[in-house]
Amino acid sequence: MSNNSSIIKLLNLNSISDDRGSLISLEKSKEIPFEVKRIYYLYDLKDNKPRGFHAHKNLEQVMIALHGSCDLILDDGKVRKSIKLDSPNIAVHVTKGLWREMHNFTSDAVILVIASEIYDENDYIRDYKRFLSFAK
Ligand code: T46
Repeated sequence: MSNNSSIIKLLNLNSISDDRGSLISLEKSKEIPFEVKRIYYLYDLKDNKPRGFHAHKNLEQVMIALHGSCDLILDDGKVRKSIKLDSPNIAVHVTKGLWREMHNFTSDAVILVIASEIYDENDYIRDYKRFLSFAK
């Protein structure tokens, strides 16, 4: 598995740094390519407890490791790629219909997720075979 595929879409972030530290701003219609309806974050994570293992029919998201790291795997049913989220400078746009898995969390990881939809369990495809039929 490798990274830098077209299914891994990195957003351009502008880090504003000075001698006090750094600041990144995420604005609608600039860095975030959809209307934001929900924000959540994952924390208190375990390296032997991967998460995800589902796709969404309509949801798009932006994912950023604000602290610590994890490996994000994205899969479009044909190609499977991974990227390490290990910096607040790295923002991945997870587009519609991709299977996602998160592995190898560090214990200090805090993963911010900015979502295009409110929570709806009906939008989830949690079975990989069903996902492959959906992705065809
Ligand atoms: C995703 C990855 C990156 C809610 O009640 N509200 C919410 O907004 C979310 C996201 C989840 N939940 C409930 C549903 C489950 O009972 O929280 C529980 C854990 O959710 P889940 O097992 O889906 O968590 P992850 O980490 O596997 O997946 C989550 C998101 O669900 C998913 O959309 O892309 O993070």
